[in-house]
Amino acid sequence: MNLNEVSEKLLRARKEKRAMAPIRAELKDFSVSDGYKVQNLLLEQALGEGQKLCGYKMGLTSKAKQIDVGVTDPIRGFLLSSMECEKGSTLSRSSYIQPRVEPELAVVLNQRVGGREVTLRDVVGALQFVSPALEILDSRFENYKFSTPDVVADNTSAAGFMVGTTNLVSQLDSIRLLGISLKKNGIIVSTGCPAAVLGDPLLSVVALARSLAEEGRAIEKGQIILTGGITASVPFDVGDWVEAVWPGETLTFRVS
Ligand code: OOG
Ligand code: MG
Repeated sequence: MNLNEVSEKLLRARKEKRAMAPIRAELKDFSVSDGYKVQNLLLEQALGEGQKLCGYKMGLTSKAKQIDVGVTDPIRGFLLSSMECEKGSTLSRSSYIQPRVEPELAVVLNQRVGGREVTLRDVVGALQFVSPALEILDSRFENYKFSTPDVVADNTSAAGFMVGTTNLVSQLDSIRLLGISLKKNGIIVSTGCPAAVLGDPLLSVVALARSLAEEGRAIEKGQIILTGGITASVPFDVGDWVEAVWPGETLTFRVS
């Protein structure tokens, strides 16, 4: 199985909504760098179909998330416009294989930021928008079990995202310690604060810029960046009602 075949297998799993065995089960020496090559093939395929790249996501940037999936290396994936969900919308369970949700902080920059030496100062100087968000994850791997190269190839389980409208830029000093809770069917299932993400989710943006620089790419003005799950993710199913409650804004969806 070559890398093209791996990407086709992943595309088929997503299309047929059927979980597959981890890539490493068959390709023992499949590496993280192979994972990024496959992820790029998935992006090329999506762009070829006329889809639009609208940003990036960082993953496994909090201890809670690393424990959640048993993988400890931060990873990067891409976001397509088609993945964006409206606040308060109803998601269809049948669009996913084994969906989960997690609260995150989203960031938008007002200028291009790139390079291996990007600093926190560069990111803070370019902030346009920082807001509550949530991510919908949907691993293509059986039983939601994978290694780092697998999950990178699977575009870091990215399946959807929702971004709020509250701009927290003017509260930069206090964002890290905002208390948030994730509720399912009215019951709190996890709580946390943005500091769980690398001590400061803006450091996740720095890591993203540096990681993209390895491929000669940069974060472009206006792109949406998801900085990584703050708490462990929570599975959802038909009939569920999910709320990510932030001070000042709640992001919700229902599942049909
Ligand atoms: C892997 C993706 C991790 C995050 O925010 O940590 C991620 C997964 O949990 O399926 O998106
Ligand atoms: Mg995430």
